Amino acid sequence: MLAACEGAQSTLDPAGPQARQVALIWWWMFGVAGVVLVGVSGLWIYASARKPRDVGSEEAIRINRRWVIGGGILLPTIAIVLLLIFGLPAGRSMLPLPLPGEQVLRIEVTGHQWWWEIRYPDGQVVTANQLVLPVGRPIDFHVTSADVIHSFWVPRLGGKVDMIPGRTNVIRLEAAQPGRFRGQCSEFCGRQHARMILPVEAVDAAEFDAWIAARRQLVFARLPDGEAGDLFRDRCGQCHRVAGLTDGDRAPDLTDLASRPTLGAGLLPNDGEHLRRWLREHQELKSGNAMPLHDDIPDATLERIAAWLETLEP
Ligand code: HEC
Ligand SMILES: [Cu+2]
Repeated sequence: MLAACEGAQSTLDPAGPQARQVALIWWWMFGVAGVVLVGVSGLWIYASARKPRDVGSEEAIRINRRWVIGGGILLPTIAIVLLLIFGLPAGRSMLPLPLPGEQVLRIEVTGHQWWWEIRYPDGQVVTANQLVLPVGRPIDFHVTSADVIHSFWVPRLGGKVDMIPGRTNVIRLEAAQPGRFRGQCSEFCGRQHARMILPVEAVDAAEFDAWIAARRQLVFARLPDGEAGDLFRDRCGQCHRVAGLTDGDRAPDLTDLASRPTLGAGLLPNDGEHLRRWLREHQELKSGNAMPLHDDIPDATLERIAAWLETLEP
């Protein structure tokens, strides 16, 4: 029952100003709802225990009316107004309003079945299935989808926003502390919706600048040796981009693959063993995903591709 209360994906462990407001509202709602529950339960026990009154009497009707007006109209009105007093500023803090003097970073996130495409337009850097952010800087996430509706949600940073094909929604979030968080698609988008995880890492500003700079310059000139190279260019490259070599745009950009934390959008840790497993068994590991089986590729060739993929990093 408490599975979502702890760890990298907890709304109750906020890591930024917007998330802190969300958590605060949650605690107030929990507290007030708890008081209401106890109060109503007390009244209910009292009402069932006491001797019935003559329901037709003038006095009984007056008391009934008082309960309906007080408990049924006044109390909910006050509760909703209070909720709005807290809720509107929290919602407003996630709107992309102009911020004088402060430099807002823009990051574009596109949802795909079932992976995340991330673009840093200022630096023309493209990556996938990892979100790296600078600490202490507001970020406008411009989100959209390439296929069905997804939803962008990093619970420790704040609210969620739908990713809708043909439309761009914007949400402003900020990380106040360095750390690793976890994002999760939160709109059912097909069979592997649960396996559409976004590893998030907040780093200090200098580290972030270095991270971007390293990727901005990243270009490769050498494909895998022999026929593995042709095969990667002709087949894999139709979907996957590797800066300088292929420019597919239907699948995760592989340019900085070796430096990413996971494979298959949070499915497997990214290391040599799991990379080889993914290349062979991706349809068993994440069935229905858009990468076709390639059983016809000999083991030695796939091994050469895997060894080369491990070199793709800044
Ligand atoms: C028809 C398009 C297509 C082709 C061809 C294709 N892939 Fe993929 N590949 C994908 C998609 C889509 C994903 C993401 C799957 C998911 O996580 O849902 C993917 C994921 C991957 C990943 C994991 C990336 C990550 O960030 O998690 C690797 C590595 C990879 N492919 C390598 C290859 C190699 C090597 C080839 C050629 C032998 C290849 N792919 C051919 C579509 C393709
Ligand atoms: Cu989804």
